[in-house]
Amino acid sequence: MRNLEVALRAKQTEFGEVLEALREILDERKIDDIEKALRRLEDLEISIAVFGETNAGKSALLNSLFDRDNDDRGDWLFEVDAQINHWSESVERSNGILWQDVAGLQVRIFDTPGIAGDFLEHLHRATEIAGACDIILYVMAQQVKGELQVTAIRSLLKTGKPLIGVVNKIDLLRPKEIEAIVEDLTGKIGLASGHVVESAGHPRTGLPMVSDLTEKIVSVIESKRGELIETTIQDKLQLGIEEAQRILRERMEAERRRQEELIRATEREAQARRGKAESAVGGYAKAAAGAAALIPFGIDAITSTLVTGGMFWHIGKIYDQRLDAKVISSVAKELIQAFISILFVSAATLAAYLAISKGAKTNPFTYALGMALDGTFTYFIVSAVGNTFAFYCANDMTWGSKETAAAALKDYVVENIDGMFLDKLPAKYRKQVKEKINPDLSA
Ligand SMILES: Nc1nc2c(ncn2[C@@H]2O[C@H](COP(=O)(O)OP(=O)(O)O)[C@@H](O)[C@H]2O)c(=O)[nH]1
Ligand SMILES: [Mg+2]
Repeated sequence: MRNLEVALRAKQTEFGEVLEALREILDERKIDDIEKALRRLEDLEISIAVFGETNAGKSALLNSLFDRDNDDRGDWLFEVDAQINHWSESVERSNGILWQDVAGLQVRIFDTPGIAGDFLEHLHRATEIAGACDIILYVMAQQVKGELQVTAIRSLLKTGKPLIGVVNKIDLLRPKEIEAIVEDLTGKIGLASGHVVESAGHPRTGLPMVSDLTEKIVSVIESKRGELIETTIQDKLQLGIEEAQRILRERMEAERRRQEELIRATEREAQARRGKAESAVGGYAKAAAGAAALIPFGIDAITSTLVTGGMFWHIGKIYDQRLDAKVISSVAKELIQAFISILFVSAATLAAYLAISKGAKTNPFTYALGMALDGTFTYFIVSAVGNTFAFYCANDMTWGSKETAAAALKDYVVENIDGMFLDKLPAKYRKQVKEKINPDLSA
C-alpha cells in the first residue's frame, strides 16, 4: 500500500507541473476540473459513475449498492423516479457519495441524469460527470435504442478507463432478452464479455441482486488501483492541453491579423505622406524652373536655393523628421552632385550641355528656347533630388535597400528621364541634348 501511495504522490508532482503551464492559458472552470482530479491523487480517492438510459434503474441500483431500501423514500441516497427524466440542483449538490475503502482507495460514487431520446442537455451533463470519473457502469434494462448514447459511451471508452456493462432489472427480463442486451454491450459497444454483469437494483419481489456488480467493481479496482486515477487525470490533462493549443492558435491568429492591419495602416499612412511630399516637390520644382534663368548655373547655387527655399525642411516635416541644417545641406549637395554625375559621364559632356543653352541665349531669336531648356533641366533636377530626399526621410534617414544616395537617385532618373526631361525639351534642342546625356540613361 505504501508503494502505491509513493507512486501516486510522484505522479502528483509531475502532473502539477503540466497544470502550472496550463494555468496561464485555460479558464478557471477547466483548471478547477483538473485540480479536482489531482486532489483525488492526494486523497487516494477514486470515483465511479453510472451512465445509461432514463428508467434503466441506475439510481435504484446505486441505493442498493449502499444497502439502502428503495421502498423507503427516506432511506434513499439517490432519487428514484418511475416516470420523469428528473435532474436538479439539489440532486447535483448531494451527488458523489463515499462508498467504501477498496484496496487502500476511497471510492466515491456518482449518479448521472438519465439519457432519453435526443435530450442533449442531460446527455452532455452525464458525459461530463462520467468523464471526470475513473470507472463507468453502463446500465441497460433493454436493448440499445438511441445511437447517441452509443457514440457517447464509445468515446468514454476511448480514454482507456474501465467500463462495466450492467444488465439491470433482470427480474423483468427473459433469458433471451438478457442475451440480446449482452450482445449489444459486447457487439455495439465493444465491451469484453468478462466486463458484463447482471443485476436487479429494485426487483418487484425479493431482495436486490447486486453482489456480482459489487464483486466486479472490487476486482477492477484491485487489479488497476493507481492506474485508475492516472488515466482520468491524463485524459483531463490531454483535453486541457488540446484546449490550450486551440486557444494559443487562436491568439496567434488574432495577433497575425492585428499585425497585418498595422502594416496596412502604416502603408496607407506612407502612401499619404508620399503623395504630400510629391506635390510639395512639384511646387518647388515649378518655382525653381521659373527662376532658372536667374540662377548662375552652379551646384552650390541650386543647393542653397533648395535649402533656403525650404523644400528639404518641408519634406522633413511631412515625414516627422527633425532635420539639422548641416545634414540637410550636405545631403542636398550630395544628391545634386550625384544627379549631375549620373546624367553626364564627364565634366566635358556637362560643359558641352551647358554650352547649348548658353549659345541659345546669345541669340535674341532663340533666347526664350534657351530659357525653356534651363527651366526644364532645373525642374528635373529639383524633382529628382526632392523625391529622392523624400525617399530618404521615409526610410528614417537611411537609403534602405538602395544603400547609397546615388543608387536611389539613379533609379528615379532612369525611370523619369524621358517623361520629365527629354520629351519636354524644345524640339529644336532635343537631339543635341540627348547626345550629351549619359548613354546608359537615354536608350
Ligand atoms: N422491476 C424492477 N424495477 C426496477 C429495478 N430497478 C429500478 N426499477 C424501477 O425502475 C424505475 C426507474 O428507476 P430509476 O432508478 O429511477 O432509474 P434511472 O432513471 O435509471 O435512475 C423505478 O420505478 C424503479 O423502482 C429492478 O431491478 N427491477
Ligand atoms: Mg436516476
